[in-house]
Amino acid sequence: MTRDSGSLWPDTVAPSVEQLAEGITLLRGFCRDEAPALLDAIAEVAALSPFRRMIVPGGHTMSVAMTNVGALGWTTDRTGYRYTARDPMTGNAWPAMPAALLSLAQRAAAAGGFPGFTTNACLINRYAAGARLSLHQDKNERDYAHPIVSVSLGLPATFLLGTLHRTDTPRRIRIEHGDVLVWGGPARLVYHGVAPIRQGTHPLTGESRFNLTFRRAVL
Ligand code: MD3
Ligand code: FE
Repeated sequence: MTRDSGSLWPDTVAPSVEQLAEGITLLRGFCRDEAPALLDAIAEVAALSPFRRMIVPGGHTMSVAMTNVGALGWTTDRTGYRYTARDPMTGNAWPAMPAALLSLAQRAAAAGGFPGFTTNACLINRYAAGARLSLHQDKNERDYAHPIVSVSLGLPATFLLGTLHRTDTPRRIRIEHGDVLVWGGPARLVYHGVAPIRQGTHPLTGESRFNLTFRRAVL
């Protein structure tokens, strides 16, 4: 028998756990089975707080479209990056964290060595072909004792995994639908990014990639 689509095989390999560095664990396939429920939850969030391309302080518009779920949400505009309790676009509180998302974040953090993770903020990124995230640190949370859990759905991506020094050349890590990355402790402030997404079609997300990053933030 032949495969009719070579692009489907990475979604079907067995789950595995891979330690990428101290404090960084890649849980391949960890949320593959629950992915349809996660995508339903994302659609419900986006109906209340739509995806939007935000403006960074330099004046450029991000290629990634974003929204948030949970008590706090990350935003940027011309004046800077921050967490807020309200969606600046609607004036309403960010949508409440659905149980399916909270459960996944806690199970993944525990599997990555951080039991008892109490996330209160989840940034949801949506990538179309060509969208990218340049090398950065996640430091607006102001409390680095907690890990970050990253969930990837849909089209594959290449993560750029740097170090604590911005100018070090990052490693390139291929990430597939259903993969979950947990990073914390000594790795909490490493530089990272996402290479431009290659065009393609995924059976569950079409021409998009979604990434959820669960965080613990303080205003
Ligand atoms: C951190 N989003 O929203 S984490 C972000 O795919 C963000 O949309 C990524 O970075 C995305 O702030 C998901 C990417 C990532 C990859 C490797 C890392 C973060 C990392 C390695 C160490 C630490
Ligand atoms: Fe980040």
